[in-house]
Amino acid sequence: MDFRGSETALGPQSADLLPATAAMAVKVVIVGGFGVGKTTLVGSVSEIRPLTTEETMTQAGADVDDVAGIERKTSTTVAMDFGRISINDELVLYVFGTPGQERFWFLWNGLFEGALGAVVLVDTRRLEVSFDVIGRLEDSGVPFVVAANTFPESPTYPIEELRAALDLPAEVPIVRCDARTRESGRDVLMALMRYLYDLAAPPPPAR
Ligand SMILES: Nc1nc2c(ncn2[C@@H]2O[C@H](COP(=O)(O)OP(=O)(O)O)[C@@H](O)[C@H]2O)c(=O)[nH]1
Ligand SMILES: [Mg+2]
Repeated sequence: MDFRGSETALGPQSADLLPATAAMAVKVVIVGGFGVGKTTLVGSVSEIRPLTTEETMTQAGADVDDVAGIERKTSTTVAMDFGRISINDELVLYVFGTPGQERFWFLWNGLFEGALGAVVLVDTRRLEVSFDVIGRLEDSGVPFVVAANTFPESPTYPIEELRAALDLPAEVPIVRCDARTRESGRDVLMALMRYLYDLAAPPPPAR
């Protein structure tokens, strides 16, 4: 299937019902450190009301979850975010957002089963909160792209500087995004789908 350059079916008719032409459902995972925007991203791209398990941070939790530098973060995801987006008439993505804190790693069991790819969201003010997550992803073998979410005081590093800081190989796509907008979130997912497509496509004939 060639979905390159296709538009999403996000017209006024987009609703809870899948188009009858939907033929392929793909599981995609959104991971990243605490407060990088996973819940926001799933919420902004999802056509269905996203299923989110947010819990108001307790004083006890506040000690564990490092909120320094994160605006107005008063809730923390204890389980998954779940949403759905139609990439085109045939291809539907099911999006799972999962916390990156070590104490939630039990949720990673089976997370990548059947997942075609993943997005690592990073906050350029706190790149280090995503290091462990990237390591785990690399171990899992699931292909991923990295999306740098835009926060007010985020330094805008050149992409290649980000690549070096995150110690990522040259082929891993790195994009910028604003997780609050659907357009931008969709572009991240499209970048992932293009990457997966390129990985699967046979190399062009030599001439
Ligand atoms: N300025 C800005 N704030 C964002 C963006 N994405 C998320 N936020 C805010 O950052 C905080 C953490 O986001 P959240 O989605 O809960 O992070 P999660 O822990 O990765 O699920 C929330 O207060 C969001 O409103 C973004 O792209 N830009
Ligand atoms: Mg969350």
